Amino acid sequence: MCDTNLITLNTWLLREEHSKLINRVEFANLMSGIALACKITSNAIKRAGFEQLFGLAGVTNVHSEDVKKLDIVANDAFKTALKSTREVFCMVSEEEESIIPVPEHQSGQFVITFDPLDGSSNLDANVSVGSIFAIWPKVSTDSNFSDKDVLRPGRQMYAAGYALYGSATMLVLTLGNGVFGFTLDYTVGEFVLTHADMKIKPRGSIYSINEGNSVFWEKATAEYVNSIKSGSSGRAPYSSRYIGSMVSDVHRTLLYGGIFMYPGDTKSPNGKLRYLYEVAPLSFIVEQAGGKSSDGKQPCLDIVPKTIHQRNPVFMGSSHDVTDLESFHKK
Ligand code: AHM
Ligand code: MG
Repeated sequence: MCDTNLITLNTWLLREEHSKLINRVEFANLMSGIALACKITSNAIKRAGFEQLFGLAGVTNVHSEDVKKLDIVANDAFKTALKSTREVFCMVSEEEESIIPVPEHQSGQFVITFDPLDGSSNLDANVSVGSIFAIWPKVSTDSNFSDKDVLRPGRQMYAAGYALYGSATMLVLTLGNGVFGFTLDYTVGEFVLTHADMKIKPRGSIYSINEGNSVFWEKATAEYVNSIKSGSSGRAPYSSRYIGSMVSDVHRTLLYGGIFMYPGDTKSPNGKLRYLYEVAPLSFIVEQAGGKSSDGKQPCLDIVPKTIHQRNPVFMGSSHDVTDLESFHKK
């Protein structure tokens, strides 16, 4: 049977209940650019084996990481699709050193921070990767952007989301009033609402961390992980799951519960994950799903970044699990 009663991302965004956004039409237009970039990226990943798109591009980025060919494709797709909506004031991309300007004749009201292709070290092994984005109101009142448009706490976001390029392509989104998941239906070329009002369990039984770094962990992380895997917490030992692709690990945490961690350690005191386009948007989603996200001491959404590529430790997931983790940091 053919379902003709689909709720697409666009029809959902134009619903009356979203009128608290400054302008639903402008916002829906902006989101159509993001959805297009995600579809282009999804398609490029699926076609990579045929189009010689796996492997390295032969350059390094601002973080001194080897850039993959697909990192460049995704970054270009996001920048071009976002600019063409004429709704964007300026952007920050994981792949670029400085704030990305938008020509004045294309300029709009929104600031976007994004990681065009997160977890790209997994690409050549055909493991799920994702894109992450955060949408903020602009602050500058004239046509010139400045640091104050982007160096701000996550609580100031309008919206955040991610695309997961897995066995299906999904777009998960919050506008600050719950979390909604849309699955790309290739037969009609649309993101269709499939997961309404996603909620995370208050307690899970899965932990997700790169255990290969355990020799560098600080005491609180080591003691907490030991408590959940040994059963000394009074609950059955937790299972371990770690994909090494933040969108996939957080998506599983959202659906199954538990805790995802990328802590600071003696090798990398601020961890690995960047605030503006990894930690903050996924923290907003997890909080909106009823979970918690913390740097060990404070909610990640209260952090005020000092630089656009700042890294922060992060522990996110089921609220009771994150609260337990925080209690080890308070000791
Ligand atoms: P990337 O943005 O360069 O792909 O790096 C971020 C990724 C995250 O998706 C993932 O959580 C993390 O790196 C995994 O790092 P590690 O390999 O150190 O465990
Ligand atoms: Mg990333």
